[in-house]
Amino acid sequence: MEHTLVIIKPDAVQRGLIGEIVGRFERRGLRIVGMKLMQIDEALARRHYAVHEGKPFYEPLISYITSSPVVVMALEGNDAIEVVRRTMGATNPAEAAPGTIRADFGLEIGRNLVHGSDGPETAAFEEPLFFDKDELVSYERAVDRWIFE
Ligand code: DAT
Ligand code: MG
Repeated sequence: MEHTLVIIKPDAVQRGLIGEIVGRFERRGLRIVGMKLMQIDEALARRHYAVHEGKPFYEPLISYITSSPVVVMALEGNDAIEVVRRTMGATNPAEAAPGTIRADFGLEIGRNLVHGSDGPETAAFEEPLFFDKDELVSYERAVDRWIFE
């Protein structure tokens, strides 16, 4: 089953929205296979956002993501990457569809609450940046047959 990497960003942690955001992914049916609270250091932030190096928002993005603790999650499910992206909403909360996390809790692109891998290669690159193999748990839930067809 597909894996994706989610980060509940510093603004969401500071605003007390960890439970709300975890709950949305949980209720959707995605299986949490890794989760921890951590502070992202500058080196990790630069690796994670390397594709954006040189863009005007890169340095502010590094400051923001390292400014306060985050919660990182590895989620599993059929089409987990796309499902997470749709649950998050558009990058700019002002343009995100109502009902998405970014629209329901955000206003500005630089405070958009949540990160989700944007494709299979990105997910495969990002998950090991944040989780060692022994931090990921493979398991089944009794409800899985009512969620996965
Ligand atoms: P996403 O987080 O939706 O995958 P992205 O990978 O294009 O978006 O950009 C990473 C983050 O950088 C994004 O969550 C917010 C910030 N960002 C992106 N484009 C921006 C812009 N034009 N101005 C300011 N910040 C931006
Ligand atoms: Mg991205």
